[in-house]
Amino acid sequence: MTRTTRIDTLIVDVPTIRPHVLAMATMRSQAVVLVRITGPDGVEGIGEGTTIGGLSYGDESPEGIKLAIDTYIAPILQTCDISRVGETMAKVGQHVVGNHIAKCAVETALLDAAGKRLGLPISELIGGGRRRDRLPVAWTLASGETARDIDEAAQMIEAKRHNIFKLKIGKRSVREDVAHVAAIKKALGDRGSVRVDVNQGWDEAQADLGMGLLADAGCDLVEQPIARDAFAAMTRLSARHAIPLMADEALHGPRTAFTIAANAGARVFAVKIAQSGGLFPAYEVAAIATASGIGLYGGTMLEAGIGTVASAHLFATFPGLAWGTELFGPLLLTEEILEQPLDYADFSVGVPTGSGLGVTLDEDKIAHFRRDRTAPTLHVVSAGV
Ligand code: MUC
Ligand code: MG
Repeated sequence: MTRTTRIDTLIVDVPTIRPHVLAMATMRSQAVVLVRITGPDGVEGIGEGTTIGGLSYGDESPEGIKLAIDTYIAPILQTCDISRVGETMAKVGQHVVGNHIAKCAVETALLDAAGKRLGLPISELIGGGRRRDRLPVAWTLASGETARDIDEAAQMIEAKRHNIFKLKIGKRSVREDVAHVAAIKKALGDRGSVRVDVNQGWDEAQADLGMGLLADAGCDLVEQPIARDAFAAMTRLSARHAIPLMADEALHGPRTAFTIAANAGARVFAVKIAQSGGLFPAYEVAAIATASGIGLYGGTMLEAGIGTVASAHLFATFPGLAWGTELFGPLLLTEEILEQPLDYADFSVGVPTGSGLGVTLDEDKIAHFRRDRTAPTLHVVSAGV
């Protein structure tokens, strides 16, 4: 039986390449929570738990994620055979309610270590195993300025990095936002797919107006237009509009996935390992979607390298990935925290092939950016501005 010997957590603050403007927060840096779990056999697994905009996006903050792991999950791990990942996470689930992002970080670290022990990539340990080696990757246009967004998109297409674009809207009036989307779609034409993420910024009447106008503007998808718990309204909007509604913040693991699917509340699911509570529950979310005829999209909490690779391993196992992924988190940051940057090319990202996650941390970067060694001014989040 493998007993846990060491669990370390730390927060790393990495600046973004430009302000990233969402309906609820403007990000100027990302707070990445990393967990390292080393078993008595000396095998180390690494996990990441990352959210967006402090406490403005969801119920967990970076500091809370670290605290949940240090204070409540770490002692449970000491009582488990951590080489049995499913059994260990079930025990964590018995004693810790919610805290999905903290659980995801821990599960990722356990899967990384399990893969290293077995000599297999994580994508061969979950679901039916790996089905694809590269994943299409969208880019989010969220500078807050239409002209800058058009330039950014044109550069991405030219560089063959992205041809799927998600536009962050929901802060301005519906008509102003739609004008912004229409201008970008007109500039890109058939060279790119344009989608929007409202991040819950509308009420139902605004969503009715917006979804109608966005469909006319050539937008392909509307992500989380209204509040995350407005399930009945999501069902009504999905029934009234041909443009697909994608659930994001509404999805918190298999139970919410089932509720939304059973009530026809969305045509597409943005599957996120963090919001789901780990790769195993996220796989169940995907299975519910597939059984319900709901399309799959690989979502992100704008994780850095570790969380992005963990997500990539999961999405590589999905039976279908009709809407691609948005695994661009590391590209939004000024610094790569992995020794070997991910392979972004041909509008896609490669899924690493080594055992476990198949990547290693750049220890110099971690030492430089860890919160307990850097100036406090780095972790800037402006809620609502
Ligand atoms: C979200 O709500 O989807 C994903 C991409 C991005 O730009 O923001 C995130 C969060
Ligand atoms: Mg979203």
